[in-house]
Amino acid sequence: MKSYEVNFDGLVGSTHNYGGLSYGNVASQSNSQQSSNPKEAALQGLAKMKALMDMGFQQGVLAPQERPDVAALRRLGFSGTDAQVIERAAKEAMPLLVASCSASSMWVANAATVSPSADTADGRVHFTAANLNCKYHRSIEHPTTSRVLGAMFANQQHFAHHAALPAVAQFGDEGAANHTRFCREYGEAGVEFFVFGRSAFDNRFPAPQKYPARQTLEASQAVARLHGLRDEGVVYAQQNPNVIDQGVFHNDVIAVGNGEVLFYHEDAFLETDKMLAELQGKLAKVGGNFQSVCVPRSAVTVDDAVRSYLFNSQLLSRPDGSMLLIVPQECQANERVWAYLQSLTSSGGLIREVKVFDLKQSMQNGGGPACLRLRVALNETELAAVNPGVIMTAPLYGSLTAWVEKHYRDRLSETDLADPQLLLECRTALDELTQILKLGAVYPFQIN
Ligand code: SUG
Repeated sequence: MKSYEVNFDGLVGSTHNYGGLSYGNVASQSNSQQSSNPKEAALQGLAKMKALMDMGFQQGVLAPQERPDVAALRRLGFSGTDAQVIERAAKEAMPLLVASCSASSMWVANAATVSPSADTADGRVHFTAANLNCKYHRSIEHPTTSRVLGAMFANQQHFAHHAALPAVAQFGDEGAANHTRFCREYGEAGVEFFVFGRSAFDNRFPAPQKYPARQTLEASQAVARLHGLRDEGVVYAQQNPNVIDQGVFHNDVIAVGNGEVLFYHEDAFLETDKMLAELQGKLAKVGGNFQSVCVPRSAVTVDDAVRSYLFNSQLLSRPDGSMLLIVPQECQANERVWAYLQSLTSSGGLIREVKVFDLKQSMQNGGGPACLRLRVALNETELAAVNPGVIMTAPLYGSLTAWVEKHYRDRLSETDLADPQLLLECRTALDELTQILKLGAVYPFQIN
Protein backbone atom coordinates (compact mmCIF):
# COMPACT_ATOMS: atom_id res chain seq x y z
CA MET A 1 0.00 0.00 0.00
CA LYS A 2 1.22 3.52 -0.76
CA SER A 3 2.23 5.74 2.14
CA TYR A 4 3.01 9.40 2.53
CA GLU A 5 4.46 11.99 4.82
CA VAL A 6 1.73 14.59 5.04
CA ASN A 7 2.80 18.03 6.25
CA PHE A 8 0.06 19.83 8.15
CA ASP A 9 1.05 23.49 8.38
CA GLY A 10 -0.19 25.82 11.07
CA LEU A 11 -2.27 28.65 9.69
CA VAL A 12 -1.05 31.85 11.35
CA GLY A 13 -3.63 33.37 13.69
CA SER A 14 -4.95 36.92 13.35
CA THR A 15 -3.25 38.13 16.56
CA HIS A 16 0.30 37.29 15.43
CA ASN A 17 2.54 39.69 17.35
CA TYR A 18 5.99 40.07 18.85
CA GLY A 19 5.50 39.71 22.58
CA GLY A 20 9.06 38.79 23.59
CA LEU A 21 7.56 35.83 25.42
CA SER A 22 10.14 33.11 24.90
CA TYR A 23 13.23 33.41 27.08
CA GLY A 24 15.89 31.22 25.45
CA ASN A 25 14.55 31.89 21.94
CA VAL A 26 16.88 34.53 20.52
CA ALA A 27 14.55 35.83 17.79
CA SER A 28 11.57 36.18 20.14
CA GLN A 29 13.69 38.13 22.60
CA SER A 30 15.31 40.42 20.06
CA ASN A 31 12.14 41.37 18.16
CA SER A 32 10.08 42.03 21.27
CA GLN A 33 7.65 44.97 20.93
CA GLN A 34 8.13 45.41 17.19
CA SER A 35 4.90 45.80 15.32
CA SER A 36 3.81 42.74 13.35
CA ASN A 37 1.87 42.12 10.16
CA PRO A 38 -0.55 39.21 10.76
CA LYS A 39 -1.90 39.33 7.21
CA GLU A 40 1.56 39.04 5.69
CA ALA A 41 2.47 36.27 8.17
CA ALA A 42 -0.55 34.17 7.22
CA LEU A 43 -0.02 34.73 3.49
CA GLN A 44 3.66 33.75 3.77
CA GLY A 45 2.63 30.51 5.46
CA LEU A 46 -0.05 29.80 2.88
CA ALA A 47 2.42 30.44 0.05
CA LYS A 48 4.69 27.73 1.46
CA MET A 49 1.77 25.28 1.71
CA LYS A 50 0.73 26.02 -1.86
CA ALA A 51 4.28 25.67 -3.19
CA LEU A 52 4.71 22.25 -1.55
CA MET A 53 1.35 21.11 -2.86
CA ASP A 54 2.35 22.29 -6.35
CA MET A 55 5.60 20.32 -6.04
CA GLY A 56 3.51 17.18 -5.55
CA PHE A 57 3.75 16.78 -1.77
CA GLN A 58 0.75 15.94 0.41
CA GLN A 59 -0.15 19.08 2.31
CA GLY A 60 -2.69 19.82 4.99
CA VAL A 61 -3.59 22.75 7.22
CA LEU A 62 -4.03 23.08 10.96
CA ALA A 63 -6.32 25.82 12.26
CA PRO A 64 -5.17 28.62 14.60
CA GLN A 65 -6.67 29.31 18.03
CA GLU A 66 -9.05 31.79 19.63
CA ARG A 67 -7.09 34.76 20.94
CA PRO A 68 -7.03 36.58 23.24
CA ASP A 69 -7.78 33.53 25.35
CA VAL A 70 -10.40 35.14 27.60
CA ALA A 71 -11.07 31.89 29.46
CA ALA A 72 -7.38 31.74 30.42
CA LEU A 73 -7.56 35.34 31.69
CA ARG A 74 -10.66 34.44 33.73
CA ARG A 75 -8.73 31.58 35.34
CA LEU A 76 -6.20 34.21 36.42
CA GLY A 77 -8.89 36.21 38.20
CA PHE A 78 -10.03 38.79 35.63
CA SER A 79 -13.81 39.00 35.58
CA GLY A 80 -16.77 40.76 33.97
CA THR A 81 -17.82 40.74 30.34
CA ASP A 82 -15.23 39.62 27.77
CA ALA A 83 -14.47 43.26 26.97
CA GLN A 84 -14.03 44.05 30.68
CA VAL A 85 -11.72 41.04 31.15
CA ILE A 86 -9.49 42.37 28.35
CA GLU A 87 -9.60 45.96 29.59
CA ARG A 88 -8.76 44.93 33.16
CA ALA A 89 -5.91 42.69 32.07
CA ALA A 90 -4.52 45.51 29.89
CA LYS A 91 -4.63 47.91 32.82
CA GLU A 92 -3.42 45.64 35.60
CA ALA A 93 -1.22 43.02 33.96
CA MET A 94 -0.28 43.80 30.36
CA PRO A 95 2.24 40.90 30.11
CA LEU A 96 -0.61 38.46 30.85
CA LEU A 97 -2.79 39.99 28.16
CA VAL A 98 0.11 39.79 25.70
CA ALA A 99 0.61 36.11 26.57
CA SER A 100 -3.09 35.41 26.16
CA CYS A 101 -2.98 36.99 22.68
CA SER A 102 -0.03 35.02 21.30
CA ALA A 103 -0.61 33.29 17.97
CA SER A 104 2.06 30.76 18.97
CA SER A 105 -0.13 27.79 18.02
CA MET A 106 1.06 28.46 14.43
CA TRP A 107 4.25 26.50 15.28
CA VAL A 108 2.52 23.17 15.00
CA ALA A 109 5.75 21.19 15.24
CA ASN A 110 5.01 21.81 18.91
CA ALA A 111 1.36 20.80 18.74
CA ALA A 112 1.84 17.08 19.32
CA THR A 113 4.06 14.05 18.87
CA VAL A 114 2.79 11.66 16.22
CA SER A 115 3.65 7.98 15.78
CA PRO A 116 2.61 6.30 12.53
CA SER A 117 0.61 3.09 12.63
CA ALA A 118 3.53 0.94 11.48
CA ASP A 119 5.32 1.70 14.77
CA THR A 120 2.53 1.33 17.30
CA ALA A 121 1.28 -1.74 19.20
CA ASP A 122 -2.36 -1.35 18.15
CA GLY A 123 -1.66 -0.40 14.53
CA ARG A 124 -3.26 3.05 14.85
CA VAL A 125 -1.68 6.46 14.33
CA HIS A 126 -1.09 7.93 17.80
CA PHE A 127 -1.13 11.62 18.75
CA THR A 128 -0.11 13.11 22.10
CA ALA A 129 -0.80 16.83 22.42
CA ALA A 130 2.22 18.66 23.83
CA ASN A 131 1.75 20.34 27.22
CA LEU A 132 4.27 23.10 26.29
CA ASN A 133 4.43 23.93 29.94
CA CYS A 134 7.78 25.75 29.84
CA LYS A 135 6.08 28.96 28.68
CA TYR A 136 2.72 30.17 29.95
CA HIS A 137 1.59 31.49 26.55
CA ARG A 138 2.19 28.06 25.01
CA SER A 139 0.83 26.02 27.92
CA ILE A 140 -2.69 27.26 27.12
CA GLU A 141 -2.64 25.77 23.60
CA HIS A 142 -3.16 22.06 24.20
CA PRO A 143 -6.91 21.85 25.03
CA THR A 144 -7.85 23.48 21.71
CA THR A 145 -5.04 21.65 19.90
CA SER A 146 -6.58 18.37 21.09
CA ARG A 147 -10.03 19.36 19.84
CA VAL A 148 -8.68 20.48 16.46
CA LEU A 149 -6.61 17.30 16.01
CA GLY A 150 -9.63 15.27 17.08
CA ALA A 151 -11.74 16.96 14.38
CA MET A 152 -9.05 16.40 11.74
CA PHE A 153 -8.28 12.80 12.62
CA ALA A 154 -11.67 11.68 13.87
CA ASN A 155 -11.78 8.05 12.77
CA GLN A 156 -11.16 5.96 15.90
CA GLN A 157 -10.36 2.86 13.93
CA HIS A 158 -7.23 4.56 12.57
CA PHE A 159 -6.40 7.38 14.98
CA ALA A 160 -5.75 7.40 18.75
CA HIS A 161 -5.49 10.66 20.70
CA HIS A 162 -3.82 11.14 24.08
CA ALA A 163 -4.26 14.14 26.33
CA ALA A 164 -1.19 16.25 27.11
CA LEU A 165 1.14 14.94 29.82
CA PRO A 166 0.82 16.27 33.40
CA ALA A 167 1.34 20.02 33.34
CA VAL A 168 4.51 20.23 35.40
CA ALA A 169 8.06 21.06 34.33
CA GLN A 170 9.18 17.49 35.12
CA PHE A 171 7.05 16.33 32.16
CA GLY A 172 7.82 19.29 29.91
CA ASP A 173 6.90 18.17 26.42
CA GLU A 174 7.34 20.22 23.23
CA GLY A 175 6.01 17.66 20.77
CA ALA A 176 7.39 16.83 17.36
CA ALA A 177 10.06 19.57 17.48
CA ASN A 178 12.10 17.10 19.54
CA HIS A 179 11.04 13.97 17.68
CA THR A 180 12.14 12.57 14.34
CA ARG A 181 11.35 9.27 12.69
CA PHE A 182 13.66 7.25 10.50
CA CYS A 183 12.31 4.64 8.12
CA ARG A 184 12.83 3.07 4.71
CA GLU A 185 9.28 3.76 3.51
CA TYR A 186 6.79 5.88 5.47
CA GLY A 187 4.41 2.93 5.76
CA GLU A 188 7.03 0.52 7.16
CA ALA A 189 8.13 0.17 10.78
CA GLY A 190 10.73 2.77 11.65
CA VAL A 191 12.86 4.09 14.48
CA GLU A 192 11.51 7.00 16.51
CA PHE A 193 14.18 9.37 17.73
CA PHE A 194 13.37 11.38 20.87
CA VAL A 195 15.71 14.22 21.83
CA PHE A 196 15.50 15.64 25.35
CA GLY A 197 17.17 18.61 27.03
CA ARG A 198 17.38 17.31 30.57
CA SER A 199 16.23 14.59 32.93
CA ALA A 200 13.83 15.65 35.70
CA PHE A 201 14.34 12.58 37.87
CA ASP A 202 17.98 11.57 37.28
CA ASN A 203 20.65 14.11 38.12
CA ARG A 204 23.38 12.22 36.28
CA PHE A 205 22.30 14.01 33.10
CA PRO A 206 23.80 17.49 32.70
CA ALA A 207 21.50 20.49 32.19
CA PRO A 208 22.00 23.90 30.56
CA GLN A 209 23.17 26.76 32.81
CA LYS A 210 21.44 29.73 31.25
CA TYR A 211 18.34 28.88 29.26
CA PRO A 212 15.65 26.33 30.11
CA ALA A 213 15.72 22.81 28.67
CA ARG A 214 12.09 22.50 27.66
CA GLN A 215 11.87 18.76 26.98
CA THR A 216 12.55 16.14 29.64
CA LEU A 217 13.64 12.55 29.12
CA GLU A 218 10.71 11.40 31.24
CA ALA A 219 8.21 13.21 29.01
CA SER A 220 9.66 11.56 25.90
CA GLN A 221 9.55 8.14 27.57
CA ALA A 222 5.91 8.67 28.60
CA VAL A 223 4.95 9.54 25.01
CA ALA A 224 6.72 6.41 23.70
CA ARG A 225 4.79 4.30 26.27
CA LEU A 226 1.45 5.93 25.44
CA HIS A 227 2.02 5.26 21.74
CA GLY A 228 2.90 1.61 22.33
CA LEU A 229 6.34 1.83 20.71
CA ARG A 230 8.72 -1.12 20.91
CA ASP A 231 12.04 -0.57 22.72
CA GLU A 232 13.73 -1.73 19.53
CA GLY A 233 11.95 1.04 17.66
CA VAL A 234 13.04 3.92 19.90
CA VAL A 235 16.28 5.86 20.43
CA TYR A 236 16.68 8.60 23.05
CA ALA A 237 19.44 11.20 22.82
CA GLN A 238 20.36 14.21 24.87
CA GLN A 239 20.73 17.61 23.33
CA ASN A 240 24.05 19.27 24.05
CA PRO A 241 23.26 21.66 26.98
CA ASN A 242 25.77 24.17 25.60
CA VAL A 243 23.75 24.65 22.42
CA ILE A 244 20.56 25.18 24.44
CA ASP A 245 22.47 27.97 26.17
CA GLN A 246 23.23 29.46 22.74
CA GLY A 247 19.55 29.61 21.77
CA VAL A 248 18.77 26.11 20.50
CA PHE A 249 15.51 25.80 22.42
CA HIS A 250 14.23 22.84 20.37
CA ASN A 251 16.17 20.08 18.65
CA ASP A 252 14.66 21.13 15.31
CA VAL A 253 16.80 24.26 15.49
CA ILE A 254 19.95 22.11 15.16
CA ALA A 255 18.93 18.87 13.38
CA VAL A 256 16.35 17.50 10.96
CA GLY A 257 15.69 13.97 9.75
CA ASN A 258 13.67 12.28 7.04
CA GLY A 259 13.57 8.77 5.62
CA GLU A 260 16.91 7.17 6.45
CA VAL A 261 18.78 10.49 6.79
CA LEU A 262 19.74 12.67 9.75
CA PHE A 263 21.08 16.15 8.89
CA TYR A 264 22.64 17.66 12.02
CA HIS A 265 25.19 20.04 13.43
CA GLU A 266 28.41 18.68 14.92
CA ASP A 267 27.54 20.21 18.32
CA ALA A 268 23.88 19.19 18.44
CA PHE A 269 24.04 16.15 20.75
CA LEU A 270 25.89 14.55 23.63
CA GLU A 271 27.52 11.15 22.95
CA THR A 272 26.92 11.54 19.23
CA ASP A 273 28.86 8.43 18.12
CA LYS A 274 26.94 6.15 20.48
CA MET A 275 23.66 7.66 19.32
CA LEU A 276 24.51 7.27 15.62
CA ALA A 277 25.50 3.64 16.17
CA GLU A 278 22.21 2.93 17.96
CA LEU A 279 20.20 4.58 15.18
CA GLN A 280 22.15 2.63 12.56
CA GLY A 281 21.68 -0.68 14.41
CA LYS A 282 17.98 -0.25 15.12
CA LEU A 283 17.13 0.97 11.63
CA ALA A 284 19.07 -1.97 10.14
CA LYS A 285 16.81 -4.36 12.11
CA VAL A 286 13.79 -3.03 10.17
CA GLY A 287 15.68 -3.19 6.88
CA GLY A 288 16.83 0.43 6.74
CA ASN A 289 20.21 1.93 5.93
CA PHE A 290 20.77 4.86 8.30
CA GLN A 291 22.79 7.75 6.89
CA SER A 292 23.90 10.96 8.52
CA VAL A 293 25.12 14.30 7.23
CA CYS A 294 27.10 16.20 9.85
CA VAL A 295 27.60 19.93 9.36
CA PRO A 296 30.95 20.79 10.94
CA ARG A 297 31.26 23.83 13.20
CA SER A 298 34.18 24.96 11.03
CA ALA A 299 31.69 25.51 8.18
CA VAL A 300 28.63 26.70 10.14
CA THR A 301 28.79 27.85 13.76
CA VAL A 302 25.99 27.25 16.27
CA ASP A 303 25.36 30.99 16.13
CA ASP A 304 24.99 30.78 12.31
CA ALA A 305 22.55 27.90 12.77
CA VAL A 306 20.48 29.86 15.31
CA ARG A 307 20.38 33.02 13.18
CA SER A 308 19.80 31.37 9.80
CA TYR A 309 17.64 28.41 10.93
CA LEU A 310 19.53 26.16 8.50
CA PHE A 311 18.37 23.07 10.41
CA ASN A 312 14.81 24.26 10.82
CA SER A 313 14.39 23.27 7.23
CA GLN A 314 12.06 20.68 5.78
CA LEU A 315 13.97 17.71 4.43
CA LEU A 316 11.72 16.15 1.81
CA SER A 317 12.03 13.03 -0.35
CA ARG A 318 11.73 13.45 -4.10
CA PRO A 319 10.35 10.68 -6.31
CA ASP A 320 13.86 9.71 -7.52
CA GLY A 321 14.94 9.02 -3.92
CA SER A 322 17.03 12.19 -3.60
CA MET A 323 16.16 14.91 -1.09
CA LEU A 324 15.21 18.55 -1.12
CA LEU A 325 15.67 21.15 1.63
CA ILE A 326 13.09 23.89 2.21
CA VAL A 327 14.96 26.71 3.95
CA PRO A 328 14.06 30.21 5.13
CA GLN A 329 15.58 33.15 3.24
CA GLU A 330 17.72 33.94 6.28
CA CYS A 331 19.93 31.03 5.08
CA GLN A 332 20.63 32.90 1.86
CA ALA A 333 21.48 36.03 3.82
CA ASN A 334 24.18 34.22 5.81
CA GLU A 335 27.34 33.88 3.70
CA ARG A 336 28.72 30.80 5.44
CA VAL A 337 25.40 28.99 5.51
CA TRP A 338 24.70 29.74 1.86
CA ALA A 339 28.20 28.63 0.83
CA TYR A 340 27.71 25.42 2.81
CA LEU A 341 24.36 24.75 1.09
CA GLN A 342 25.91 25.32 -2.34
CA SER A 343 28.65 22.81 -1.61
CA LEU A 344 26.17 20.33 -0.09
CA THR A 345 23.89 20.26 -3.11
CA SER A 346 26.72 20.10 -5.64
CA SER A 347 28.64 17.34 -3.85
CA GLY A 348 26.69 14.47 -5.41
CA GLY A 349 25.22 13.45 -2.05
CA LEU A 350 21.61 12.71 -1.25
CA ILE A 351 20.51 16.32 -0.66
CA ARG A 352 20.40 17.82 -4.16
CA GLU A 353 18.20 20.87 -4.06
CA VAL A 354 17.44 23.85 -1.85
CA LYS A 355 14.31 25.96 -2.10
CA VAL A 356 14.13 29.30 -0.30
CA PHE A 357 10.99 30.75 1.30
CA ASP A 358 10.18 34.13 2.80
CA LEU A 359 8.78 33.39 6.26
CA LYS A 360 10.13 36.51 7.91
CA GLN A 361 7.04 37.27 10.01
CA SER A 362 7.26 33.86 11.70
CA MET A 363 11.06 33.76 11.73
CA GLN A 364 11.14 36.96 13.81
CA ASN A 365 9.52 34.96 16.59
CA GLY A 366 11.87 32.00 16.11
CA GLY A 367 9.64 29.88 13.86
CA GLY A 368 11.07 28.57 10.58
CA PRO A 369 9.73 26.20 7.90
CA ALA A 370 9.98 23.11 10.13
CA CYS A 371 8.32 24.80 13.12
CA LEU A 372 5.34 25.58 10.95
CA ARG A 373 4.57 21.98 10.07
CA LEU A 374 3.44 18.82 11.82
CA ARG A 375 4.40 15.66 9.98
CA VAL A 376 1.98 12.77 9.92
CA ALA A 377 3.00 9.62 8.05
CA LEU A 378 -0.12 7.92 6.70
CA ASN A 379 -0.91 5.03 4.43
CA GLU A 380 -3.54 5.41 1.72
CA THR A 381 -6.38 4.08 3.87
CA GLU A 382 -5.50 6.41 6.75
CA LEU A 383 -5.15 9.39 4.43
CA ALA A 384 -8.64 8.66 3.12
CA ALA A 385 -9.90 8.68 6.74
CA VAL A 386 -8.57 12.22 7.42
CA ASN A 387 -11.19 14.98 7.41
CA PRO A 388 -10.95 16.04 3.74
CA GLY A 389 -11.66 19.66 4.70
CA VAL A 390 -8.09 20.11 5.97
CA ILE A 391 -6.24 18.71 2.95
CA MET A 392 -4.78 21.48 0.82
CA THR A 393 -6.15 21.89 -2.69
CA ALA A 394 -6.05 24.79 -5.14
CA PRO A 395 -9.65 25.81 -4.25
CA LEU A 396 -8.89 25.59 -0.51
CA TYR A 397 -5.79 27.74 -1.00
CA GLY A 398 -7.99 30.27 -2.79
CA SER A 399 -10.59 30.26 -0.01
CA LEU A 400 -8.00 30.60 2.75
CA THR A 401 -6.20 33.44 0.98
CA ALA A 402 -9.49 35.30 0.54
CA TRP A 403 -10.36 34.58 4.18
CA VAL A 404 -7.05 36.09 5.38
CA GLU A 405 -7.46 39.13 3.12
CA LYS A 406 -10.93 39.70 4.54
CA HIS A 407 -10.27 39.24 8.25
CA TYR A 408 -6.64 40.03 9.08
CA ARG A 409 -5.04 43.32 9.99
CA ASP A 410 -1.77 44.32 8.36
CA ARG A 411 -0.34 45.92 11.46
CA LEU A 412 -0.53 44.98 15.11
CA SER A 413 1.31 46.48 18.05
CA GLU A 414 1.03 45.95 21.79
CA THR A 415 -1.57 48.67 22.30
CA ASP A 416 -3.86 47.05 19.69
CA LEU A 417 -4.06 43.92 21.85
CA ALA A 418 -6.07 45.86 24.43
CA ASP A 419 -8.80 46.53 21.87
CA PRO A 420 -11.78 44.21 22.62
CA GLN A 421 -12.70 44.50 18.93
CA LEU A 422 -9.71 42.24 18.16
CA LEU A 423 -11.40 39.35 19.97
CA LEU A 424 -14.59 39.84 17.96
CA GLU A 425 -12.59 39.94 14.74
CA CYS A 426 -10.81 36.73 15.70
CA ARG A 427 -14.06 34.93 16.60
CA THR A 428 -15.82 36.05 13.40
CA ALA A 429 -12.87 34.84 11.34
CA LEU A 430 -12.60 31.49 13.17
CA ASP A 431 -16.31 30.81 12.92
CA GLU A 432 -16.00 31.14 9.16
CA LEU A 433 -12.80 29.09 9.14
CA THR A 434 -14.40 26.12 10.90
CA GLN A 435 -16.90 26.05 8.06
CA ILE A 436 -14.21 26.31 5.37
CA LEU A 437 -12.18 23.48 6.99
CA LYS A 438 -15.28 21.51 8.05
CA LEU A 439 -14.06 21.19 11.62
CA GLY A 440 -17.33 21.55 13.50
CA ALA A 441 -17.27 23.40 16.84
CA VAL A 442 -13.72 23.36 18.25
CA TYR A 443 -13.26 26.79 19.85
CA PRO A 444 -14.29 27.83 23.37
CA PHE A 445 -16.64 30.53 21.99
CA GLN A 446 -18.40 27.88 19.90
CA ILE A 447 -18.70 25.35 22.69
CA ASN A 448 -19.54 27.34 25.83
O1 SUG B 1 7.99 28.32 21.49
N1 SUG B 1 8.07 31.39 19.76
C1 SUG B 1 7.99 29.94 19.72
C2 SUG B 1 8.74 29.40 18.52
C3 SUG B 1 8.50 27.93 18.33
C4 SUG B 1 9.38 27.34 17.29
N2 SUG B 1 9.09 25.99 17.13
C5 SUG B 1 9.98 25.01 16.81
N3 SUG B 1 11.25 25.24 16.94
N4 SUG B 1 9.52 23.89 16.50
C6 SUG B 1 8.53 29.33 21.02
O2 SUG B 1 9.52 29.87 21.54
C7 SUG B 1 7.50 33.60 20.56
C8 SUG B 1 6.24 34.36 20.86
C9 SUG B 1 6.48 35.79 21.18
O3 SUG B 1 7.54 36.13 21.72
O4 SUG B 1 5.60 36.61 20.89
C10 SUG B 1 7.29 32.08 20.56
O5 SUG B 1 6.45 31.58 21.28
